[in-house]
Amino acid sequence: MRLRPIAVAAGCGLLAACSRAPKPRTPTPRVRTDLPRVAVIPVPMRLTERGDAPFVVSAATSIIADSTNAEMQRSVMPFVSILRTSTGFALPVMNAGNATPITLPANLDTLRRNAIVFRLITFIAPDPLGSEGYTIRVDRDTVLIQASSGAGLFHGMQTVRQLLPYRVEDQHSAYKSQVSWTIPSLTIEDMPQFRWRASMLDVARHFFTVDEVKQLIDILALYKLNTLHLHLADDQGWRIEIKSHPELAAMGSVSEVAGNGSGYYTQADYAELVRYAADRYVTIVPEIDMPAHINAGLISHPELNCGKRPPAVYRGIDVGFSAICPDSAGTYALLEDVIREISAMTPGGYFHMGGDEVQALTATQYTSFIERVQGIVRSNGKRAIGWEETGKAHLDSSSIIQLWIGDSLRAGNNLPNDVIVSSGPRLYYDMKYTPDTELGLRWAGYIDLRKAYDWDPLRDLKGFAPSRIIGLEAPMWSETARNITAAEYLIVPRVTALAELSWSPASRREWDSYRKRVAAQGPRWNLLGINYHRDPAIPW
Ligand code: TNX
Repeated sequence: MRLRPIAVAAGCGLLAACSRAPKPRTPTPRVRTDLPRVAVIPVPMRLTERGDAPFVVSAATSIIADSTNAEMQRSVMPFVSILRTSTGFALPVMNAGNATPITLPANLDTLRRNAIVFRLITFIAPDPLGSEGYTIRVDRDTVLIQASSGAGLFHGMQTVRQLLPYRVEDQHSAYKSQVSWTIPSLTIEDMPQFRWRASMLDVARHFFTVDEVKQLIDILALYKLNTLHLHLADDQGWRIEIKSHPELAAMGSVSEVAGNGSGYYTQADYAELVRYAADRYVTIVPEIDMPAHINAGLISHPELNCGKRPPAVYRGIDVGFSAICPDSAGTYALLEDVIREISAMTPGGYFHMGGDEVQALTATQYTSFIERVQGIVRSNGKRAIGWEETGKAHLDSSSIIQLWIGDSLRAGNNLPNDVIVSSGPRLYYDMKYTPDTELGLRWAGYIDLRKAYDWDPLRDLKGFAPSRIIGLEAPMWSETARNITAAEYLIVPRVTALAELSWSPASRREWDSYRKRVAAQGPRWNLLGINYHRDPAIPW
C-alpha cells in the first residue's frame, strides 16, 4: 500500500513555524468490498434483498412510534438515542398510535416519507412469529419494523443496527459527516429457533463488578440472547448478599482464584443488574451451586460441613471436595432463607440449584438433597434448573436439566424434562481456542470458531429426544479470566456462534457465510471497546 503524502501548507516544516495552518484531514472510513453488505448475526430466518434504492438516514429522517407505550419506550427509545449520537441527526419522534395492524407488504405510500417506523401490532390469533419475532421492510422511503411484543421490536432493532454501517457504534467520533447512513432495501421475517438463548458468567472464581456484568449483557443483547445465568457461589467465593445471613457474603467473598481479589453484590447491586438486563430483554437466572462447590458458604457455617476438607478460604481450582451436610436440619433452614431471598429479588421464573461434581456424599444423600432443594425452589415459585447430574434424582416435570459434560446426557436421558444444552466440547467459552491461545482450560478439548459453529444441536447430540431441547447456553467459567477483558477474549467471537445456533434454523446456517459476517463485526467490536480473539479462520 502506498502512503499518501501529508499535505503541508507553504512555509511549514517540521521545525519551521506555519504561516498558514494546514487543513485537517478527515480520514475516510475504510469500506471493505470483500464482505457482504448485509452481515447480520444471527442470520434471520427469511431475508430477501431486493436490490432497489436503499433507505438513507439523513437530517430529514424522523422516527414514527407510539412513544407513549411503555414497551415501545423500553425497546425502541434507547436505540433512537444511540442513532442520534452516532449520526448527529435530530431524528424527531412523531407519535403514532397502533390502532390498525398492518400486514406485509404494507401500503407504504400512506406512511410518511423518510421515516423509520416502529409498530407494536396486535394479533387476534397467536403471532406466527412467536413472542420474540419481528418483521422489517426497508425501501427508499421507509424502514418499517413491526412486532407483537417489545422483545420482538428490540430484536428487530438489533438487526437494523447491524444493517447500518458499523460506524453506528461510534458514540464519540468527530467524523460522522463522512458516513453515508444507508440501509439496503430488503424484507426480513425473523423468529428464534429456541427460546433459551443464554450465557453463564461464573462470578465466584473471579468476581466481576456490576459494570463488567453490564458490558456482558450489552454483548448478549446485540446478538439476541435473552438469558444471563449468574453462577453466584462456588468454593472460591460467595457473591450475593443474603440479608438474613450477612455472614455468608461477609466471610465468603474475600477470595478469588490465585489472587487477592474479593467482592460480592449487595441486593441493591443485584437489583440494578436485574433492571439493566430487563431493559435489554435479558432474564437473569441466579445459581447457588450445591451440595458441592459450596466451600465459601461453609466458611461462616463450619457446623454444616460434610466435605473432605475443613472450610477455609480456597484459591485453587480443584472441584468436588466440598459439601453441605445433606442430613442436617440446619442445612435446609439456611437454604430456605437463601433461596427465598434470591427468588424474591429475581423476577425471572428460574432458580439454578447447581448439583454438579459431588464427591463427598453417597448417591442416596445426593438424590435426597436435590429432591429436597427442588421442593424449596418450587415453593418459592421458581422452576428448578440443575446440572445434568441432577437427572439421577426424582425431578419434578417442571425442572430443567442442563447437559454439560459431553454430547449426551449421563443421567436423566429417559426423563421427560426440558434440557438446556451446554455441551463442554462445543459450548464452553472457557476452553482454549487452540493450544497456543493464552487463557482457558482444556479438559473438554480445544474449541476454535469453526468447532463452535459447525454442528447442529438437534442432530449431533445423542441418547435423548431432541424435542426436549429448549435451547443453548454457553458457560464462562472464570478460573483463568480475572476480569471482563479476559472473559471477552474467550467469549467473543464464540458468542456469535452460540447466537446463530440458538436463533437461526439449521437450513440458514452456513460456515462460509458466517465467517464473512463475523469479519464484519470486528470494526463494531473495536468501536464498542470489546476485546476478542482474532480467530485465523475469519477474514478480519
Ligand atoms: C466443570 S461445568 C464445572 C465447573 C468448572 C468447569 C471448568 C460444571 C457444571 N462444573 O465447576 O469451572 O468445569 O471448565
